[in-house]
Amino acid sequence: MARRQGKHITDKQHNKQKVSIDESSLLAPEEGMVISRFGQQADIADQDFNIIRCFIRKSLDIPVVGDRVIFCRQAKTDQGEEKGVINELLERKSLLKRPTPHYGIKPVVANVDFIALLLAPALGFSEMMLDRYLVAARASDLPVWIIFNKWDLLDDTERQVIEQRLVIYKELGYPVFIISAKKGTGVDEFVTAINNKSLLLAGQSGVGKSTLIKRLFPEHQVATSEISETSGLGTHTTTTSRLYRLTKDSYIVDSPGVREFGLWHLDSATIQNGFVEISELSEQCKFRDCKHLNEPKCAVLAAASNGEIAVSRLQNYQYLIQNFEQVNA
Ligand SMILES: Nc1nc2c(ncn2[C@@H]2O[C@H](COP(=O)(O)OP(=O)(O)OP(=O)(O)O)[C@@H](O)[C@H]2O)c(=O)[nH]1
Ligand SMILES: [Mg+2]
Ligand SMILES: [Zn+2]
Repeated sequence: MARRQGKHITDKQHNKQKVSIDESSLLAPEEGMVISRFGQQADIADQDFNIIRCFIRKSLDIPVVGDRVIFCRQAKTDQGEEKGVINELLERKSLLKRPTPHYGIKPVVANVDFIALLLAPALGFSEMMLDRYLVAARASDLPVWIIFNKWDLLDDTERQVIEQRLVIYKELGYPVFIISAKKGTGVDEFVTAINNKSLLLAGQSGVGKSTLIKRLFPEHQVATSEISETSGLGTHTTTTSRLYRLTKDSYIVDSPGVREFGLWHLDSATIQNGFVEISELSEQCKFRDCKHLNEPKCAVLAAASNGEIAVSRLQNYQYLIQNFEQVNA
């Protein structure tokens, strides 16, 4: 590889102290994977899963967790941690993006096979929240598994109610797991089902994503914290996504919780695609552009009124479509 003598890559923005790497000290390029990113630097795992803090060349698209990259490490010195530079971003097989509070959109994780969406009773299980996630995930073409955590906090009656509410989703084909990350129940079954795939743990702050990571990787220091007693919400303990290796070929990503899942950037067709049963039935509607709000000869409205599809799902779909149109008016 070409070595450019005397050039330095600096990062002043994210480190108070000036940090630089002497390009002439860089070794041959190798492949690695982004474990975590901090501004213009990222932690890269090499083929043996050793971690090297690397600068990101300015010319590159910003890599995200899960990206495969070509990087060069610096020749070993006696002092300090190993450092390197990311030279190239390799092709992604998937990219999950999420809306930011200021109507932006940012890529979050690359190359996962599916999203494990965690829900928890203390935060109030909301079908609307779940449906929004399902739409957003569908827009990324990623399958979703539904993981209901903190089962230990429910009594028998509450468990029955939740199981009943989850039936709709099982019938739609979503894998559903019931676990307690804290006690460990149901976790083995979930891990066995993962079967060498890679996944992102998603869900509101406080649902227990990092607690599940802690259970799976007791050797890692993972920060978790109590949910707020006043709001019942999480306190956004995890601030940076991080990848953990499950097997040689698969990994799991812990991510910061989202409080509100905006869908402003999705058009009505994408929202409809997120509701699989509505999407299928829409082919039988009289009007090709039927929005299933109050149009005549609408196969979706008919199916909801005769019990073929869940009215709650239709209502959530209608809410999202109407909300979307308001936002973009
Ligand atoms: N009772 C019970 N508590 C749990 C369980 N899983 C997590 N918790 C608790 O829920 C709180 C929040 O857990 P975290 O793992 O920090 O939640 P998180 O989803 O990572 O939250 P953010 O990082 O803020 O997005 C902690 O006090 C955990 O101990 C569970 O299965 N049962
Ligand atoms: Mg967390
Ligand atoms: Zn229709």
